Amino acid sequence: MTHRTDITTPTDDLSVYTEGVAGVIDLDRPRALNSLTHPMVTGIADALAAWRDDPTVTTVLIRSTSPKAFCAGGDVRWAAGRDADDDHATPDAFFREEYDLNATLAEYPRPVVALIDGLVMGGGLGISAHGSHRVVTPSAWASMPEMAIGFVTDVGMTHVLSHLRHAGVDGVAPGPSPALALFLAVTGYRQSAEEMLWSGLATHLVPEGTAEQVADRVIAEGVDAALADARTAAGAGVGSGSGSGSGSGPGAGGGDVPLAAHLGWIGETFGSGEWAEVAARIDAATGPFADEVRSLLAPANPTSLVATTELVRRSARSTLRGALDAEYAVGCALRRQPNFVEGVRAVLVDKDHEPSFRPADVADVDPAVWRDLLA
Ligand code: QUE
Repeated sequence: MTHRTDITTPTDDLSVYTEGVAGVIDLDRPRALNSLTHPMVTGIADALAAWRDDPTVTTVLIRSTSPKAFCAGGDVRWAAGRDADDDHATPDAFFREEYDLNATLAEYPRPVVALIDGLVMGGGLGISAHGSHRVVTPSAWASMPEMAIGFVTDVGMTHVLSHLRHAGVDGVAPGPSPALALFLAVTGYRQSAEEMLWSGLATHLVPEGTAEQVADRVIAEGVDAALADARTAAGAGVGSGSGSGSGSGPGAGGGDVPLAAHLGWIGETFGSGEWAEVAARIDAATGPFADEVRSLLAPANPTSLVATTELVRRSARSTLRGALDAEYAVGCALRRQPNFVEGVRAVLVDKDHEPSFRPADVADVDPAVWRDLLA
């Protein structure tokens, strides 16, 4: 048995401790699917700062106490409440600190292991996708759902998605895809665990029901030993350092990975232009996947789609910190529009999923406004 030493945190929604060779962060706000409050963000950042100079902490492990979710996002319900009262400065400070934490995780000098067993969305990806090891079970799924609440793809995910190296498919070589980045950023498409492994969002897939055992081994033996038998993606080069995965991953050809099978269409449809051009190509497309994409986009705020397209295009040529600053600028502007409070109302408060966004039509949103904000 290893000895556990607890560290005081600003909130009961988080347990932070050192055990074995690891610094462990347990997200523990299961009633809200671990959506991140400001004290949770502060507590995680404090732990990372403390462990940076602690040579006994060789690995950071982030996991969840909820059987359903790793983390559903930031506490946007709270943020919208402040914005509705014309208090923008308080949520501004929350998002700034959250985005600084995202960058800290990306730059952390030790392995950061996120164990994702269940859903991960938005801000949950912000505290997992930047780390070195994104371990999923077959129950995991991931989505960026911000368009439906009148917000923007944030937490550095415009940058992550633009730089992900997918594993390739017949006719498309492995590597980053600007089209796939925009598709994932705006549709809220739910990637399965297999799709996450193929897209590069996940680095390792472990069998159903083994999350706790994997965590125990990370704590006792470190991350390399714990993941020696885990599946890695074939073709994408993730985890190529160990090379010891079973190798039977969703490789070139796509197999049972729908996202891979649709990569050609996604490339033709999402690969170029501002949102109005992409939307016109989607409108003109036929077939079941085009129908699925149209229904995914139906609840989206047009202004969010236009602004996010500008951010994603820009993120391919920027640093993570640059992308986070751009997302912050756009996010602050969007939270000052009634659409954000309206979107959170429709999705999370009243749950009627019938927002009335203004403008209601993409043709009435000027992309130059958002480009100029980022210039
Ligand atoms: C967009 C989002 C979030 C979302 C839904 C969206 C988000 C978030 C939650 C969420 C979900 C379940 C909960 C909760 C929050 O949903 O950020 O408290 O119980 O946290 O369409 O950005």
